[in-house]
Amino acid sequence: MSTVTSLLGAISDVGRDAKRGGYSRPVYSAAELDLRSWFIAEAERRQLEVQTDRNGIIWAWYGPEQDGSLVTGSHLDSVPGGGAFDGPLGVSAALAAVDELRARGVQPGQHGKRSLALTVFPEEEGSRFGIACLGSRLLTGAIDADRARSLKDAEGKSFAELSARNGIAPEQLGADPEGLARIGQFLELHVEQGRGLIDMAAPVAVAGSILGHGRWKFTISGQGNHAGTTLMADRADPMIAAAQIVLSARKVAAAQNDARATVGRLQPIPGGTNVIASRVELWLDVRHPDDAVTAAVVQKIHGQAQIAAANEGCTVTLTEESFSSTTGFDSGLQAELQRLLPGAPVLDSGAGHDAGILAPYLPAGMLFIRNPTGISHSPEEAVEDSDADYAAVALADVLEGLL
Ligand code: HGY
Ligand code: MN
Ligand code: MN
Repeated sequence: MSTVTSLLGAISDVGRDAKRGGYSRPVYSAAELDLRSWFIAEAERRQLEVQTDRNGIIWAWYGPEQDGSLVTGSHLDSVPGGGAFDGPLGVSAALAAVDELRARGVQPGQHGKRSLALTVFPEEEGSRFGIACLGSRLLTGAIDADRARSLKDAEGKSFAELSARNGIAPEQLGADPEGLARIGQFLELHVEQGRGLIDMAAPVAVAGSILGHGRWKFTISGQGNHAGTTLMADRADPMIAAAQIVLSARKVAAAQNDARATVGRLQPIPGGTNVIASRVELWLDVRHPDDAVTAAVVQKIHGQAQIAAANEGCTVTLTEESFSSTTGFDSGLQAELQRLLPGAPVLDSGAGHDAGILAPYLPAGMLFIRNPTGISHSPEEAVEDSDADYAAVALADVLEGLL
C-alpha cells in the first residue's frame, strides 16, 4: 500500500457522518482538530519544523523558514457529508512527496535550493462560518479581519471565539504580509471534482483557471402560524416563496450558457412539522466564467424572488456573503508544470480552491488527480489507489523540478 493510501487510511474513520454518509469535518470541530494533530504528527515524523500561524494555517518546513519558498498544501475541513479526498488527498500527497524527495536525495533549503513548506489552510469549504477559503483570505487580506472575527456558525459561536478556543489570538487574525512573503510559488494538488480526467483518460491535469463563484443569502419573512387552524387564504408562508426561488435558480441558470446555480442549504425557522414557518433562510451558489453574467443571473433570480415573496405577502432580503472572480493561474508556472508532467492536459476548475485565492498575489498552480466517479462533495468521491500512488510521484517530480 502506498504512502498516500496508508496516510488516508489512517484518517478514514475521522469525522464519518452516519446520518449523511461520507465525512463532516467542519473547521475546529473535534474531527478537524484530530486531522490537524494527525498532519502535525506525520510532519514531525518527517523531521519537518511545524508551526501554526496567527490565522490558524499550519506550516511544516523542510529546510529553513525563508521568504520565496516553494509551498504546497491544501485543506482538511470538509463540506457536510463530503468525500474522503477533497483536501486530504493534497495534504497526504504532500507528505508522501517529502518521502519521495528524501529518497531521491533532494534537500530543500540546501545547495542553492529553496526551502519547501507544506501548508494546511483552515475553513476552505466555508461550511461552518460561511466564507469559502477563509484561511487564505485572511492570510492575503482578501477579507476584513473584523468581518472574519464576527462570522458566526449555526450555533451562534463566532470565528473569534473558536479561534481563541484553539490557541489563535482573535486580535491577531488578519492580513499577514510576512507569511505571504514566505510563498515564492504555491502548488495545490487536489482530487478532480468533475469528469474531465475520466473523459481524457489521464491520471493528472494541470489547472488553467478557476470559475468565478459566489454565495448569496436570501431571507424570506412571513407570518409564522399553526398548520391546522390557519386557512390557506390566510397564509403568508415564506416556504412558498423559498420554493419558487429554488426553482427560479434552476430555470435562470439553465437558460444561461455555462452558468451554474445551486440552492443546497435551506433553513425554515422554527422548522416544525405542524408549523407554518415565520422565516426561511436559503443560500444560493452561482458560478460563471464572466463575473458580469454571474451578477446578472443573481439579479434575475432576486427579481423573481421579490415577485414570489410579494405574491405570498412576504418580504425578502438578499445579502452577498462571498465572491471570487474567475481566476487564471500563472502562465509561467503552468508551463513549468506541463513541462515537468509531459502529456498532462490543462483543465479548468469549476471548484474554488485556496490556490485561487493566492493566485492574484503570487504564482500559484494546481494539479488535479483523476476521480473515477466524477462526483465530489459527496461520499461517492473516489480516487483509485494507483492514481493516489501516482499523485505523490507526480507532485515530487514537480517539486523537484521547481526547487
Ligand atoms: O465550493 C467549492 O468550489 C470548493 O469545493 N470549496
Ligand atoms: Mn477542496
Ligand atoms: Mn470542496
